[in-house]
Amino acid sequence: MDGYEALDDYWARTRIMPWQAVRVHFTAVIISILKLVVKPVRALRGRSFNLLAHVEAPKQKIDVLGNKRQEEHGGYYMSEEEVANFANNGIHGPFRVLEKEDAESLLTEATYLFENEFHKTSVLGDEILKTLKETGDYSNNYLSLFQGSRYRRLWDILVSRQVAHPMESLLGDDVLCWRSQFFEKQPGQEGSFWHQTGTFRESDKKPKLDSSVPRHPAIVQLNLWIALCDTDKEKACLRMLEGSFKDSRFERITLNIQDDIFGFLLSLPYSEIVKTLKTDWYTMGNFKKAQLVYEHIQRKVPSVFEDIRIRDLEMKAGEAVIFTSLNTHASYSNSTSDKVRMALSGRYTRPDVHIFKHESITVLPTKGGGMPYDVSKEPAIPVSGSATHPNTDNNIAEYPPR
Ligand SMILES: O=C(O)CCC(=O)C(=O)O
Ligand SMILES: [Fe+2]
Repeated sequence: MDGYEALDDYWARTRIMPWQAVRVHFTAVIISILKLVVKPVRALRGRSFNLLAHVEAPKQKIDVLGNKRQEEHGGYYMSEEEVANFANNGIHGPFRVLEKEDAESLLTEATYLFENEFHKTSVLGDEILKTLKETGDYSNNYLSLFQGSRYRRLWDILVSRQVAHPMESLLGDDVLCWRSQFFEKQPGQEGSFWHQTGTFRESDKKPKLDSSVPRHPAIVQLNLWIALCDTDKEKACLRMLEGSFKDSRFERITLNIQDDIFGFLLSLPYSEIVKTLKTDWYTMGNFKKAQLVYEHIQRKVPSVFEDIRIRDLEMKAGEAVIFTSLNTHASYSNSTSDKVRMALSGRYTRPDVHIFKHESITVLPTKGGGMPYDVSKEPAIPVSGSATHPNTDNNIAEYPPR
């Protein structure tokens, strides 16, 4: 799972603003002093920080929810064998969704939309866009969030039969796409760090998805990832620990740290407190935070990442995979000097899953600190069958005018 710059090296070459450094060190000093008193008191009261709290027993195969199969229904539905493989590995494909020419023209369209349209329809708001410009993070990765419900070209692909049928085979007859995004890697840009997420809490206080009925955690939602250009190890292809949904300790530990960040900080030496605060407060997105947790796990519970099987998903333009994001996944950096890597991603779920039920403010972590934005009204794209369910009250998108 190596091939990434260690976080210590990243911080050795990365400067934060002087006031940010003062805030970090001031807080780290306070925590180091409190540690002398609070840590023993918490221990006496049986409330010491526990990295492995709430760890669940390993899960078995995914309980697939759909029953339409290629053998009976034809179309693009999955075969019995493909569904059985998915239940065991948590990934389907690569399979073709777009012709090469259509994928490449979508890449051109992605650039056009980014340069001319997305800032007008972005969910992020002016303050965040301004900060992204200031910190050099103004990119399609963030501006494209949730735009699938606003542009026909994106909508049509996200609901196409090539996508909807396999989703129905896995999720059932009723399917929604609750979030969409381009994943862009500019030449020289680092890869997406390894991460595992079942219900998309990310930097929020509550998960964004909440199933109204008990469900295998690996199938509350599924990801679609379409390569819009050829991708390989040099050009930022996707990487997956197949079947790793069975062991959810990586996400569990991440949540334990988020839920008791103070307790976690109390368990660390000064230099680690500083690194944790800097990474938590002043890095863009969630990947550096995932790396912080990953490096901590490597030191404290190395068994989490033993006996793993990495699959490098080198894909041609127009090919796609469907996977559970409880499968730990990542991407290589883009080590080409002149080629952009672009992928279109959609996230799919069922109408009986509450989307943004908790309406907690979503936070976009930026180098200027966490910035709130409102997703609670973001409508889901209806993909197949019925879009609504008596248990939930999800907003459903109308076909966009353009
Ligand atoms: O494309 C990438 O680099 C990361 C994609 C990813 O993490 C996802 O689709 O959930
Ligand atoms: Fe991901």
